[in-house]
Amino acid sequence: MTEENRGKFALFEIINQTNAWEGTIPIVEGSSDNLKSLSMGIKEVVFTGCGSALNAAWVIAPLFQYYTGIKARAVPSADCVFFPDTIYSRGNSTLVVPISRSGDTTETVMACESAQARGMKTLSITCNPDSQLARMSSETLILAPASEKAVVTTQSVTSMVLCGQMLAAIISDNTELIEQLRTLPTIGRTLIDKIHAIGHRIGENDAINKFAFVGNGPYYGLARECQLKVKEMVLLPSDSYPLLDFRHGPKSNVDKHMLITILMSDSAKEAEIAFLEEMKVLNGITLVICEKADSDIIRMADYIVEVNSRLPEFVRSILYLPVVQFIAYYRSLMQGCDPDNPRNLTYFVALDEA
Ligand code: F1P
Repeated sequence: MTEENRGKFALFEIINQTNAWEGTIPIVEGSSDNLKSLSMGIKEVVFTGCGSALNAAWVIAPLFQYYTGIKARAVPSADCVFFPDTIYSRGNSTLVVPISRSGDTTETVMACESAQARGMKTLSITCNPDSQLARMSSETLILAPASEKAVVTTQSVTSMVLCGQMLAAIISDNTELIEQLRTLPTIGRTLIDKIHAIGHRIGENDAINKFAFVGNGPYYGLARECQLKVKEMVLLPSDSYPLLDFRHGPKSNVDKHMLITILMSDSAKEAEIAFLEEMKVLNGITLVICEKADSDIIRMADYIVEVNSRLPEFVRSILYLPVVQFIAYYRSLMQGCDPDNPRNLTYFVALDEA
Protein backbone atom coordinates (compact mmCIF):
# COMPACT_ATOMS: atom_id res chain seq x y z
CA MET A 1 0.00 0.00 0.00
CA THR A 2 1.50 3.32 -1.08
CA GLU A 3 1.50 6.23 1.35
CA GLU A 4 -1.14 8.21 -0.56
CA ASN A 5 -3.47 5.20 -0.80
CA ARG A 6 -3.61 4.49 2.93
CA GLY A 7 -7.23 4.36 4.07
CA LYS A 8 -8.72 5.35 0.74
CA PHE A 9 -11.51 2.73 0.92
CA ALA A 10 -12.42 3.54 4.53
CA LEU A 11 -12.64 7.26 3.75
CA PHE A 12 -14.81 6.65 0.71
CA GLU A 13 -17.10 4.36 2.71
CA ILE A 14 -17.44 6.86 5.58
CA ILE A 15 -18.21 9.80 3.30
CA ASN A 16 -20.60 7.94 1.01
CA GLN A 17 -22.41 5.80 3.56
CA THR A 18 -25.67 7.64 3.03
CA ASN A 19 -25.87 6.03 -0.44
CA ALA A 20 -25.73 2.66 1.29
CA TRP A 21 -28.54 3.79 3.63
CA GLU A 22 -30.58 4.89 0.64
CA GLY A 23 -30.07 1.48 -0.97
CA THR A 24 -30.95 -0.38 2.24
CA ILE A 25 -34.45 1.03 2.75
CA PRO A 26 -36.09 -0.40 -0.41
CA ILE A 27 -34.38 -3.76 0.11
CA VAL A 28 -36.10 -4.19 3.47
CA GLU A 29 -39.39 -2.73 2.25
CA GLY A 30 -39.34 -5.12 -0.71
CA SER A 31 -39.41 -8.04 1.74
CA SER A 32 -42.26 -6.63 3.88
CA ASP A 33 -44.70 -9.49 3.25
CA ASN A 34 -42.14 -12.18 4.00
CA LEU A 35 -40.97 -10.36 7.11
CA LYS A 36 -44.50 -10.03 8.43
CA SER A 37 -45.27 -13.70 7.91
CA LEU A 38 -41.91 -14.73 9.39
CA SER A 39 -42.67 -12.75 12.55
CA MET A 40 -46.18 -14.18 13.06
CA GLY A 41 -46.49 -15.77 16.50
CA ILE A 42 -42.95 -14.75 17.48
CA LYS A 43 -42.61 -14.00 21.20
CA GLU A 44 -38.92 -13.22 21.33
CA VAL A 45 -36.19 -12.05 18.95
CA VAL A 46 -32.48 -12.69 19.44
CA PHE A 47 -30.14 -10.49 17.40
CA THR A 48 -26.69 -12.01 17.18
CA GLY A 49 -23.30 -11.35 15.59
CA CYS A 50 -19.60 -10.73 16.24
CA GLY A 51 -17.56 -7.50 16.31
CA SER A 52 -19.37 -4.58 14.71
CA ALA A 53 -22.30 -6.79 13.82
CA LEU A 54 -22.76 -7.55 17.52
CA ASN A 55 -22.64 -3.82 18.22
CA ALA A 56 -25.34 -3.34 15.59
CA ALA A 57 -27.36 -5.98 17.46
CA TRP A 58 -26.87 -4.00 20.69
CA VAL A 59 -28.30 -0.91 19.00
CA ILE A 60 -31.17 -2.70 17.29
CA ALA A 61 -32.49 -4.91 20.13
CA PRO A 62 -33.68 -2.14 22.50
CA LEU A 63 -35.34 -0.12 19.74
CA PHE A 64 -36.91 -3.24 18.25
CA GLN A 65 -38.53 -4.05 21.59
CA TYR A 66 -39.55 -0.40 22.04
CA TYR A 67 -41.39 -0.30 18.70
CA THR A 68 -42.77 -3.85 18.43
CA GLY A 69 -43.39 -4.74 22.08
CA ILE A 70 -41.70 -8.10 21.34
CA LYS A 71 -38.98 -9.09 23.78
CA ALA A 72 -35.61 -8.59 22.08
CA ARG A 73 -32.00 -8.96 23.09
CA ALA A 74 -28.49 -8.86 21.63
CA VAL A 75 -26.25 -11.86 22.20
CA PRO A 76 -22.72 -12.73 20.98
CA SER A 77 -22.93 -15.48 18.36
CA ALA A 78 -20.65 -17.78 20.36
CA ASP A 79 -23.08 -17.70 23.31
CA CYS A 80 -25.92 -18.81 21.02
CA VAL A 81 -23.74 -21.76 20.02
CA PHE A 82 -22.20 -22.78 23.33
CA PHE A 83 -24.80 -21.64 25.91
CA PRO A 84 -28.13 -21.85 24.07
CA ASP A 85 -30.16 -22.70 27.16
CA THR A 86 -29.06 -19.42 28.74
CA ILE A 87 -30.34 -17.52 25.69
CA TYR A 88 -33.54 -18.99 24.29
CA SER A 89 -36.87 -19.33 26.11
CA ARG A 90 -38.52 -22.75 26.05
CA GLY A 91 -40.87 -23.36 23.08
CA ASN A 92 -40.02 -22.42 19.52
CA SER A 93 -41.42 -18.92 19.39
CA THR A 94 -37.99 -17.29 19.01
CA LEU A 95 -36.81 -15.61 15.83
CA VAL A 96 -33.01 -15.55 15.56
CA VAL A 97 -31.48 -12.73 13.52
CA PRO A 98 -27.81 -13.40 12.68
CA ILE A 99 -26.07 -10.22 11.49
CA SER A 100 -22.81 -10.40 9.56
CA ARG A 101 -21.29 -8.14 6.92
CA SER A 102 -19.41 -11.04 5.31
CA GLY A 103 -22.05 -13.67 6.07
CA ASP A 104 -19.17 -16.07 6.65
CA THR A 105 -18.03 -15.43 10.23
CA THR A 106 -17.79 -18.90 11.73
CA GLU A 107 -19.55 -18.29 15.07
CA THR A 108 -22.41 -16.46 13.39
CA VAL A 109 -22.90 -19.22 10.80
CA MET A 110 -22.82 -21.73 13.67
CA ALA A 111 -25.36 -19.68 15.64
CA CYS A 112 -27.68 -19.80 12.63
CA GLU A 113 -27.18 -23.55 12.22
CA SER A 114 -27.79 -24.29 15.88
CA ALA A 115 -30.94 -22.14 15.97
CA GLN A 116 -32.29 -24.00 12.95
CA ALA A 117 -31.40 -27.34 14.53
CA ARG A 118 -33.56 -26.29 17.51
CA GLY A 119 -36.47 -25.61 15.15
CA MET A 120 -36.26 -21.82 15.30
CA LYS A 121 -36.81 -19.47 12.38
CA THR A 122 -33.87 -17.38 11.23
CA LEU A 123 -33.64 -14.07 9.42
CA SER A 124 -30.11 -13.14 8.34
CA ILE A 125 -28.83 -9.65 7.65
CA THR A 126 -25.68 -9.59 5.51
CA CYS A 127 -24.00 -7.58 2.76
CA ASN A 128 -22.78 -10.63 0.88
CA PRO A 129 -25.22 -12.52 -1.38
CA ASP A 130 -22.72 -15.37 -1.89
CA SER A 131 -22.23 -16.09 1.78
CA GLN A 132 -23.06 -19.13 3.87
CA LEU A 133 -25.63 -17.15 5.86
CA ALA A 134 -27.40 -15.98 2.72
CA ARG A 135 -27.79 -19.60 1.60
CA MET A 136 -28.94 -21.16 4.84
CA SER A 137 -31.45 -18.80 6.51
CA SER A 138 -35.24 -19.03 6.41
CA GLU A 139 -35.15 -15.47 5.06
CA THR A 140 -32.23 -13.14 4.25
CA LEU A 141 -31.92 -9.40 3.83
CA ILE A 142 -28.95 -8.80 1.54
CA LEU A 143 -27.66 -5.26 1.81
CA ALA A 144 -25.36 -5.32 -1.23
CA PRO A 145 -25.14 -1.49 -1.45
CA ALA A 146 -23.53 -1.51 2.01
CA SER A 147 -20.72 -3.96 1.18
CA GLU A 148 -17.20 -2.69 1.79
CA LYS A 149 -13.59 -2.99 0.65
CA ALA A 150 -11.98 -1.76 3.89
CA VAL A 151 -11.49 -4.29 6.68
CA VAL A 152 -13.02 -1.90 9.23
CA THR A 153 -16.79 -1.63 9.08
CA THR A 154 -18.32 1.81 8.64
CA GLN A 155 -21.16 2.02 6.11
CA SER A 156 -22.06 -1.62 6.63
CA VAL A 157 -22.66 -1.22 10.34
CA THR A 158 -24.82 1.90 10.04
CA SER A 159 -26.76 0.24 7.20
CA MET A 160 -27.29 -2.95 9.20
CA VAL A 161 -28.67 -0.86 12.08
CA LEU A 162 -30.97 0.95 9.65
CA CYS A 163 -32.09 -2.45 8.36
CA GLY A 164 -32.98 -3.46 11.94
CA GLN A 165 -34.91 -0.21 12.39
CA MET A 166 -36.84 -0.86 9.18
CA LEU A 167 -37.56 -4.39 10.37
CA ALA A 168 -39.04 -3.00 13.60
CA ALA A 169 -41.13 -0.52 11.61
CA ILE A 170 -42.48 -3.17 9.22
CA ILE A 171 -43.30 -5.71 11.92
CA SER A 172 -45.09 -3.07 14.02
CA ASP A 173 -46.86 -1.62 10.95
CA ASN A 174 -45.47 1.77 11.92
CA THR A 175 -45.71 3.94 8.82
CA GLU A 176 -44.65 7.06 10.73
CA LEU A 177 -41.41 5.34 11.67
CA ILE A 178 -40.80 4.28 8.05
CA GLU A 179 -41.29 7.89 6.94
CA GLN A 180 -38.83 9.07 9.59
CA LEU A 181 -36.24 6.47 8.57
CA ARG A 182 -36.57 7.54 4.94
CA THR A 183 -35.31 11.00 5.88
CA LEU A 184 -32.01 9.69 7.27
CA PRO A 185 -29.98 9.61 4.01
CA THR A 186 -30.72 13.28 3.24
CA ILE A 187 -30.09 14.43 6.81
CA GLY A 188 -26.96 12.26 6.91
CA ARG A 189 -25.51 13.83 3.75
CA THR A 190 -25.71 17.37 5.11
CA LEU A 191 -24.37 16.21 8.47
CA ILE A 192 -21.38 14.31 7.05
CA ASP A 193 -20.34 17.36 5.02
CA LYS A 194 -20.59 19.50 8.13
CA ILE A 195 -18.77 17.23 10.61
CA HIS A 196 -15.88 16.03 8.44
CA ALA A 197 -13.69 18.94 9.52
CA ILE A 198 -14.38 18.62 13.25
CA GLY A 199 -13.78 14.84 13.09
CA HIS A 200 -10.45 15.58 11.38
CA ARG A 201 -9.51 18.16 14.00
CA ILE A 202 -10.33 15.95 16.98
CA GLY A 203 -8.57 13.00 15.35
CA GLU A 204 -5.38 15.04 15.05
CA ASN A 205 -5.53 16.47 18.58
CA ASP A 206 -2.36 14.91 19.97
CA ALA A 207 -3.26 15.85 23.54
CA ILE A 208 -5.63 12.85 23.37
CA ASN A 209 -4.06 9.47 24.01
CA LYS A 210 -7.02 7.44 25.28
CA PHE A 211 -10.71 7.30 24.50
CA ALA A 212 -13.94 6.47 26.34
CA PHE A 213 -17.39 6.33 24.75
CA VAL A 214 -20.52 6.35 26.88
CA GLY A 215 -24.22 6.12 26.14
CA ASN A 216 -27.44 5.10 27.86
CA GLY A 217 -30.06 2.66 26.57
CA PRO A 218 -29.73 2.05 22.83
CA TYR A 219 -26.81 4.46 22.72
CA TYR A 220 -24.72 1.99 24.68
CA GLY A 221 -24.54 -0.15 21.51
CA LEU A 222 -23.31 2.91 19.62
CA ALA A 223 -20.69 3.52 22.31
CA ARG A 224 -19.44 -0.05 21.81
CA GLU A 225 -19.14 0.51 18.07
CA CYS A 226 -17.27 3.81 18.59
CA GLN A 227 -14.74 2.19 20.91
CA LEU A 228 -14.22 -0.65 18.44
CA LYS A 229 -13.55 1.77 15.56
CA VAL A 230 -10.88 3.54 17.59
CA LYS A 231 -9.41 0.30 18.91
CA GLU A 232 -9.18 -1.18 15.42
CA MET A 233 -7.94 1.84 13.49
CA VAL A 234 -5.94 3.78 16.08
CA LEU A 235 -4.45 1.09 18.36
CA LEU A 236 -4.79 3.31 21.45
CA PRO A 237 -6.72 2.50 24.65
CA SER A 238 -10.43 2.80 23.93
CA ASP A 239 -13.37 1.70 26.09
CA SER A 240 -17.13 1.92 26.16
CA TYR A 241 -19.55 1.90 29.07
CA PRO A 242 -23.22 2.40 29.82
CA LEU A 243 -23.05 6.14 30.52
CA LEU A 244 -23.84 6.34 34.22
CA ASP A 245 -21.87 3.17 34.90
CA PHE A 246 -18.73 5.08 33.96
CA ARG A 247 -18.90 6.72 37.38
CA HIS A 248 -18.74 3.34 39.08
CA GLY A 249 -15.01 2.77 38.60
CA PRO A 250 -13.88 3.71 35.08
CA LYS A 251 -13.78 7.41 35.93
CA SER A 252 -10.57 6.71 37.84
CA ASN A 253 -8.84 6.81 34.43
CA VAL A 254 -10.00 10.29 33.47
CA ASP A 255 -7.31 12.92 33.00
CA LYS A 256 -6.47 15.69 30.58
CA HIS A 257 -5.45 13.15 27.92
CA MET A 258 -8.75 11.24 27.80
CA LEU A 259 -11.40 12.09 25.24
CA ILE A 260 -14.79 11.20 26.73
CA THR A 261 -17.48 11.06 24.08
CA ILE A 262 -21.03 11.41 25.40
CA LEU A 263 -23.73 10.04 23.09
CA MET A 264 -26.60 12.11 24.38
CA SER A 265 -30.14 10.76 24.53
CA ASP A 266 -33.42 12.54 25.19
CA SER A 267 -34.72 10.26 27.97
CA ALA A 268 -31.65 10.60 30.21
CA LYS A 269 -30.47 14.04 29.11
CA GLU A 270 -30.44 15.68 32.54
CA ALA A 271 -28.37 12.92 34.08
CA GLU A 272 -26.07 13.05 31.07
CA ILE A 273 -25.50 16.80 31.46
CA ALA A 274 -24.62 16.25 35.14
CA PHE A 275 -22.20 13.56 33.94
CA LEU A 276 -20.62 16.03 31.49
CA GLU A 277 -20.07 18.46 34.35
CA GLU A 278 -18.36 15.78 36.41
CA MET A 279 -16.03 14.89 33.52
CA LYS A 280 -15.03 18.56 33.21
CA VAL A 281 -14.23 18.71 36.92
CA LEU A 282 -12.00 15.66 36.39
CA ASN A 283 -10.21 17.51 33.54
CA GLY A 284 -11.32 15.17 30.77
CA ILE A 285 -11.61 16.40 27.17
CA THR A 286 -15.28 16.09 26.26
CA LEU A 287 -17.11 15.57 22.99
CA VAL A 288 -20.90 15.70 23.13
CA ILE A 289 -22.87 14.23 20.23
CA CYS A 290 -26.47 15.32 20.56
CA GLU A 291 -29.59 16.38 18.74
CA LYS A 292 -29.20 20.05 19.67
CA ALA A 293 -26.89 21.62 22.25
CA ASP A 294 -28.42 23.71 25.03
CA SER A 295 -26.58 26.40 26.99
CA ASP A 296 -25.22 23.89 29.56
CA ILE A 297 -23.67 21.75 26.85
CA ILE A 298 -22.27 24.79 25.04
CA ARG A 299 -20.72 26.04 28.29
CA MET A 300 -19.10 22.76 29.31
CA ALA A 301 -18.24 20.63 26.28
CA ASP A 302 -14.89 20.97 24.52
CA TYR A 303 -16.36 19.70 21.26
CA ILE A 304 -20.00 19.50 20.18
CA VAL A 305 -21.61 17.73 17.25
CA GLU A 306 -25.30 18.52 16.77
CA VAL A 307 -27.11 16.18 14.40
CA ASN A 308 -30.14 18.51 14.04
CA SER A 309 -32.39 15.71 12.80
CA ARG A 310 -35.70 16.51 14.53
CA LEU A 311 -36.03 12.76 14.89
CA PRO A 312 -36.70 10.75 18.08
CA GLU A 313 -33.73 9.27 19.92
CA PHE A 314 -34.34 5.74 18.67
CA VAL A 315 -34.52 6.87 15.04
CA ARG A 316 -31.53 9.20 14.76
CA SER A 317 -28.93 6.87 16.31
CA ILE A 318 -26.86 6.11 13.19
CA LEU A 319 -26.24 9.82 12.68
CA TYR A 320 -24.01 9.72 15.78
CA LEU A 321 -21.43 7.38 14.25
CA PRO A 322 -19.81 9.19 11.27
CA VAL A 323 -17.98 11.81 13.35
CA VAL A 324 -16.33 9.08 15.41
CA GLN A 325 -15.46 7.18 12.24
CA PHE A 326 -13.71 10.35 11.01
CA ILE A 327 -11.90 10.77 14.35
CA ALA A 328 -10.63 7.18 14.19
CA TYR A 329 -9.71 7.50 10.52
CA TYR A 330 -7.63 10.68 10.86
CA ARG A 331 -5.95 9.56 14.08
CA SER A 332 -5.10 6.28 12.39
CA LEU A 333 -3.35 8.11 9.54
CA MET A 334 -1.54 10.33 12.03
CA GLN A 335 -0.26 7.25 13.90
CA GLY A 336 1.12 5.88 10.63
CA CYS A 337 -1.49 3.09 10.43
CA ASP A 338 -3.60 2.02 7.46
CA PRO A 339 -7.31 2.36 8.30
CA ASP A 340 -8.15 -0.05 5.47
CA ASN A 341 -6.02 -2.83 6.91
CA PRO A 342 -5.49 -2.56 10.65
CA ARG A 343 -2.86 -4.65 12.36
CA ASN A 344 -3.82 -8.28 13.14
CA LEU A 345 -7.29 -7.99 11.58
CA THR A 346 -8.95 -9.81 8.71
CA TYR A 347 -12.13 -9.04 6.77
CA PHE A 348 -13.94 -11.65 8.83
CA VAL A 349 -12.89 -14.31 11.29
CA ALA A 350 -13.01 -17.95 10.21
CA LEU A 351 -12.34 -20.37 13.03
CA ASP A 352 -10.39 -23.52 12.37
CA GLU A 353 -12.86 -26.43 11.89
CA ALA A 354 -10.92 -28.39 14.48
C1 F1P B 1 -16.85 -8.67 10.75
C2 F1P B 1 -15.78 -8.52 11.82
C3 F1P B 1 -15.59 -7.02 11.97
C4 F1P B 1 -14.30 -6.69 12.65
C5 F1P B 1 -13.10 -7.58 12.27
C6 F1P B 1 -13.43 -9.01 12.06
O1 F1P B 1 -17.57 -9.80 10.91
O2 F1P B 1 -16.13 -9.08 13.08
O3 F1P B 1 -16.67 -6.44 12.68
O4 F1P B 1 -14.02 -5.36 12.33
O5 F1P B 1 -12.45 -7.09 11.16
O6 F1P B 1 -14.63 -9.18 11.33
P1 F1P B 1 -18.88 -10.02 10.08
O7 F1P B 1 -19.75 -8.81 10.24
O8 F1P B 1 -18.46 -10.22 8.65
O9 F1P B 1 -19.49 -11.25 10.68
